[in-house]
Amino acid sequence: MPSLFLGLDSSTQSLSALIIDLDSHQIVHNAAVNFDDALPHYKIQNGALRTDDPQVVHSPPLMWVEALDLLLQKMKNDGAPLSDVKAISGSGQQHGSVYLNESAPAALANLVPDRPLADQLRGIFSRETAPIWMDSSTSAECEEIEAALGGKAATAEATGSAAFERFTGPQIRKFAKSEPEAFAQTAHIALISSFMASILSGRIAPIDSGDGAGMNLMNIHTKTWHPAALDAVFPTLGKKLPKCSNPWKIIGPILPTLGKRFGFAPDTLCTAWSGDNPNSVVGLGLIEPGMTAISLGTSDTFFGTLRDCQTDPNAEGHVFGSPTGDYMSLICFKNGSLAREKVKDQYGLDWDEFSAALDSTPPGNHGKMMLPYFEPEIVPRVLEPGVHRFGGLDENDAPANCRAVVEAQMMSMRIHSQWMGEPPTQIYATGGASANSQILQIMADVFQCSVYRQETPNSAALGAALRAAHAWHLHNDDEIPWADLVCGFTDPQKNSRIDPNLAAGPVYDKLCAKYQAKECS
Ligand code: ADP
Ligand code: XUL
Repeated sequence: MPSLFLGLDSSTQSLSALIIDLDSHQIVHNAAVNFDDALPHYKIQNGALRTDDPQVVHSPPLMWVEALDLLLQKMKNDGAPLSDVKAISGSGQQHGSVYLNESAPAALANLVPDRPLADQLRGIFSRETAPIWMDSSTSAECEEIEAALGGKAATAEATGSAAFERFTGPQIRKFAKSEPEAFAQTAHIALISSFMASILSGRIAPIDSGDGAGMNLMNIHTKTWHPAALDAVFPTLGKKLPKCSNPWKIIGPILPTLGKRFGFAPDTLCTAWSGDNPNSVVGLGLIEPGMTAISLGTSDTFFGTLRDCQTDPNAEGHVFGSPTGDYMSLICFKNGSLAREKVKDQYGLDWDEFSAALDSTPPGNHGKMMLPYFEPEIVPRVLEPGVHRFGGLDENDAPANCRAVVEAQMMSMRIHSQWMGEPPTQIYATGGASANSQILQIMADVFQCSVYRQETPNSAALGAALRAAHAWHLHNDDEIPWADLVCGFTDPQKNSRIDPNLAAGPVYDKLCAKYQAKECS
């Protein structure tokens, strides 16, 4: 019998799945449901409900139930080998919260196989919508929580992050304050990840320490709920939360009803789900401390595995639990591809010409620099957008401006990741702009380490499938080292290694100091 494991990824815009075969180290099935295309009756746009207030961004949790039903049905119809799957795990967009009334446990446990899941679970919500990570409407609650916990740095030290608007604790507090009656009807609060795990297992699922760290409610050191943080949100909050678990927790066999409906074997195990970022850490193969990924997407994110639990004294970055039992860091920079595109477009270039401009200018750009805040920036916190040229950078000099924007981004990542203690030993570059070798060369030069292009599509779903395999083997007293698990699945693209130009090291040491001084001024 093949050794198959299913990973699901409930992201903002879609629910996707992949099945891995651990014997051949191959992905044997891929499937996805796009919410806007398949479920337009939820009136969502890019997976979310919009109101007149741009800061409020919610999604309907019933849509995720229907998407799960649809996706598994589709996989069954397409002949996916569901009956051979040994264990299932999953990944959820982080921070979003689902509010359930007291009927939820019985409704989850008593599903019948021959009726749509959404029809059977329609009545379990005490709030019809779930705030998601894009919601930024809780600044007041963030301030209140930080004040109760002794300030920004103290909140970060206790929970892994300062209070951020999208984090679950501030979102729960806003709900409790603004809709006290609906909050009183809430018997259980789930994360999106634990909600999806609850459906599959037919019982209220635990919240794993990876996703739990994105709530401002968990003690990041002990990976258990933090009583003062719970109190800061709502005095009896602990009663509404499930247990915190480790990421390899076996919840139990799949609900027999769902086994029948979709054709899983009765002994298929459900394991705890986690957040998309923790899942991506293993889905990209970042299993050793110091291994770092930089995703050059719409925004740029810097993340990797940490040896110890150390938090950011400047409270800009996040620390989450990693699926390996270590910790992971995550820093999000808003002016990523967006800023590179702005510069490219300003000079009427295409990407090849932008790359040629990078090639035609030297590391350090003769000291010409830019603070590239085309949009308000998350790290460092800059509320008023503005592009500042300094060190002799002339706005009319197109090549120097191209280099300046990329050098600024890489230096900013180097500066704002210093709190992690250990500089990266190797960097896996992912995301749209990782196709650009010249950008990756600047990354290698600024960080003075090798950069590899990593092209794992859907690293969150792959990470989930690998976590299912890890949990199933542990459960069967057969622990597989993470290096053996990820091998073959997460190898960087062949011949993609870019080594640093060693002579650029001292150049960037000096330039980073100047850049940092300007950032602070
Ligand atoms: P998302 O965060 O939306 O998933 P992607 O990872 O798909 O984004 O990245 C998309 C971005 O990649 C585009 O906005 C574009 O700016 C950038 N990109 C694509 N090709 C190149 C290139 N050759 N050089 C630099 N940037 C590129
Ligand atoms: C991380 C974050 C996002 C979501 C996206 O803090 O908010 O990466 O997890 O799904």
